[in-house]
Amino acid sequence: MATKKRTAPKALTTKVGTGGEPHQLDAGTTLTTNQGLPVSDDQNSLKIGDRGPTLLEDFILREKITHFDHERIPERIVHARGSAAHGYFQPTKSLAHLTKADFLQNPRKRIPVFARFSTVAGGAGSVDTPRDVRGFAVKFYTDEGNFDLVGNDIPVFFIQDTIKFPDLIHSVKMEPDRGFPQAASAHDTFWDFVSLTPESTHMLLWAMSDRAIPRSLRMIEGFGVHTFRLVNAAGKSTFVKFHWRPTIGAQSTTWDEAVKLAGADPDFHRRDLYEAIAAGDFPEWTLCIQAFDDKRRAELEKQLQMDVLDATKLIPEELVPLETIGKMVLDRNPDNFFAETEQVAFCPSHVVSGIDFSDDPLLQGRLHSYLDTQISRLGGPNFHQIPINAPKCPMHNMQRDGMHQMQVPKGRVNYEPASLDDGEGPRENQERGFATFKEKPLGDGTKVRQRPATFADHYSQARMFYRSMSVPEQNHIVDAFAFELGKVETLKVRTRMLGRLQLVEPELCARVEAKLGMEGAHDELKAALEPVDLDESPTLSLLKKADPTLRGRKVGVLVADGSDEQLVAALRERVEKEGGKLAVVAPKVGGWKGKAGSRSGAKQPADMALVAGPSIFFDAVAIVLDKEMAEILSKDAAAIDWVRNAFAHCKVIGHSAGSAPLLAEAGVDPDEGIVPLDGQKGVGGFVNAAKKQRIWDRESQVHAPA
Ligand code: HDE
Repeated sequence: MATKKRTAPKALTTKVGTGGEPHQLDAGTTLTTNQGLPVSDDQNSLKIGDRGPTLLEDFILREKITHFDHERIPERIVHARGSAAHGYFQPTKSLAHLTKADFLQNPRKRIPVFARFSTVAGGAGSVDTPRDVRGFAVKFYTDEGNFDLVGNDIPVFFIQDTIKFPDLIHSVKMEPDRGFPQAASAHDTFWDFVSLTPESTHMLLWAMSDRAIPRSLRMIEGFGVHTFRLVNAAGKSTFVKFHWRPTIGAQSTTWDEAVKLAGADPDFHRRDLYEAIAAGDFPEWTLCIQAFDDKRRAELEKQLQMDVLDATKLIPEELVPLETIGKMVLDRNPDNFFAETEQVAFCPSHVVSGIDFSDDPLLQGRLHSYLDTQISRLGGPNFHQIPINAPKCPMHNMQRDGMHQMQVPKGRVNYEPASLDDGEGPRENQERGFATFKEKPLGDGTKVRQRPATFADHYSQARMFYRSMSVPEQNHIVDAFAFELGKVETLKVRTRMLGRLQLVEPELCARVEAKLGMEGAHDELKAALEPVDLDESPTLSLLKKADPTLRGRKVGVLVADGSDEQLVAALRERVEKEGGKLAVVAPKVGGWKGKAGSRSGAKQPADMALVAGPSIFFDAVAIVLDKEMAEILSKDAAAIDWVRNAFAHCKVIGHSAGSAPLLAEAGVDPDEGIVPLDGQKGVGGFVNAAKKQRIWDRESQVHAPA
C-alpha cells in the first residue's frame, strides 16, 4: 500500500533534556502516532505544570510506551541467536530427470532466497563463537511456493526419534535450577543425557571437532541431514541428501580463539557476515546432492550397516559423490533485523512439488514442530503474511481470520466447493498440485513404538569420523572431550562417557583419560551392535581438503609511529590481490605517523586500536615496527598478547626486521610460518605462507603434552 509522505516541517527547534536546552534537529518527514496524528513534541510527556505529575491523558506517551513494552517476542526455543542475509539461488543445470521442482529446471533463472545461520543452545543475546552446531536454514522463494531447506553445518544429528528432542535440548540449555551455563555444552546435564543416549555418539565426535567452532558463517558447510526424495514428472522417486559447500572453503578457529573471541567480539560471526556483504564480498555456496535409487540404497545400507532413515548416519562422499546442482549467493543484508532475521519462519514442511519426505522419524516429527512453534512465536496462524515469510508467487485459499490477519478477502465465499463465486475462487489443480509420493513403508507396516534394528549401530561411523581426521583435527577432538568432561562435576557421568569413547576407539579414550588424569577410569559398556571398521572418508576432514587461499580472509598488520608505510601498502596490495582484506592495527585508533611522514607529522589511518583489535580477529598477521617502537611495545601487555596469541594460534606471522624485540618478548620461535617481510620478495613469501592458513606443526610446541 502506498503511504503518503507528510511534508517536512521547515525548521524544528525543540527543547530536550533537563533545563530544556534548545536543540536544532534535522528536519525529516513529520513524526506521527500510529494513527497518523502529527506529533508536536516527542521530548516531553504531558504534565500539570513542568514539575507536576504526568497525566494519564497523555495518549501519545501511552501509545509509544505500550508499543515499546511489547517489542520483544518469544525467542526461538532453539537456534535463538542467528544472523541472516538475502540473496539468490541459481541452478547449474536442469534437474528435470530427477525432479519436477520448478526452481531446478532452468539454469538461466535465479530465484530469491533468505538464509539464516544460527547457534543452537544459547539465547538470542548470547555470543557467536561457543562450541555448538550451526543452523543453516534457507528459504527459496520459488514460483511454485516456498521451499525451506532447514539444515545444520553437521550432516548427522544427536537423536533418531523426535520424541527425544525436548530432552536433548533441556539437557544442553542452561541448567534449570541455576540458569547457567549459557550457550555451552560443557556441563553435567548435557553429558549426563548424551552419555545415556548411545545414538548421540557419532554426533558428539562432530560436535567436539573443529566443525563446531567455525571461523566464519561464510566458511561453513551445510547439510539437509535427513534423506529426502526427489520426484520427477513421470513420478519416479530418487533418494537425495542435500549439501551446501562454501566456495571459499570451510575453516574453523582454534578453541582458544573461540573462547577469546566470545569476549573480544561477541558478535564476531554476525559482524563478519554483515561486513563482507556490505563490502561486496558476497558469500557463496554450491548446492550439491547425493542421489541414489532404491537399489543403491539397499547396497549402501548393507555396506555401511546403516539405515538411510537414520539421521545419526551419513553416506560418505567416496561412496556417493556430490553432484553440484546450483549456487547460492548472499548479496544483501537485511534492512531490519527484527522484521526479517527474527520473524523469518522456517518449516521443513515447506516443500514444493518434486521434493518429498522420507520416513526418517526425526524428519517426520519436525514436520509438526516448526509450524507449531511459529504460531506461538509469531502470535498466530497468519505468520505467512509477514513480508519475509510471504511467498513471492500468487497464494489463494479459503483459510480466514485469526490473529494479525493482514488481508482483506472479498465476497461471500470462504469455502469450497462453491458455486456462488461462479468458479472465480481458488480450486485444486491436479497437474501442478503437490502429490505425495506413493510409497510402501520400508518397515513391515505394524504399528509399534520401536526403533528398527537397522538403527542399532552407534559407534562404527563415529570411529570412521575420528579415523578420517588429520592429526591436528584428532588432537582437537581429544582436547575438546577433555575440556568438556573436565567441566563435568559428576564422576559417574565422566566415566560413563569415557566408556562410550572406549567403544568408539580405545586410543581416543586413553588420550582423553590421560588429559583428564583419569587413566583407565572408563566404564565397561556393551554396544548393542558391535562396531565395525568402515573405510576412512578423507572428505570428512576440513584440513585434508582445504585449498590454500586468502579469499574472504583477513590479515592484521600491527604498526606504530615510525612504521614503514610503503611496506604496509605493499602488503595491502598483495593481500587484496589474493581476495583478502587488510586491517591496520595501531596503538591509537586516531592513526600513526609513518617513517616517511614522521617529519611532516601527517598521520596514516588506523582501522583499529591495539586494545580493540586483538590478533584473534585475523587469519594471519604482520608486524611492521621499527626497532624503537618494538622495544617500547615489548613492555606493553596488549602488544605482547597480540603477537603471542598469533603464535599460539599457529598463524603465519610476517615481520619487519625492527620488530625483533617484540617477537622475542612474545616467545616467537622461528618456523616456516615466521616470515621476514623485507622487500617485495618478503611480502610475496608472507602472502604465500598465509594462504596455508595455519602452521599446525607448531601446535606441539605451544601446548604441553598430555
Ligand atoms: Fe530444529 N527446530 N528441530 N533441527 N532447527 C527449530 O523451529 C526441532 C533439527 C534447525 O533459523 C525450531 O522456528 C525438532 C535437525 C534449524 O529459524 C523448532 C527436532 C535440524 C533451526 C525445532 C529438530 C534442525 C531449527 C525452533 C527433532 C537439522 C533454526 C524455532 C526432530 C537438519 C531455523 C523454530 C531458523 C529450529 C524443532 C532437529 C535444524 C522448535 C522437534 C535434525 C536450522 O521447531
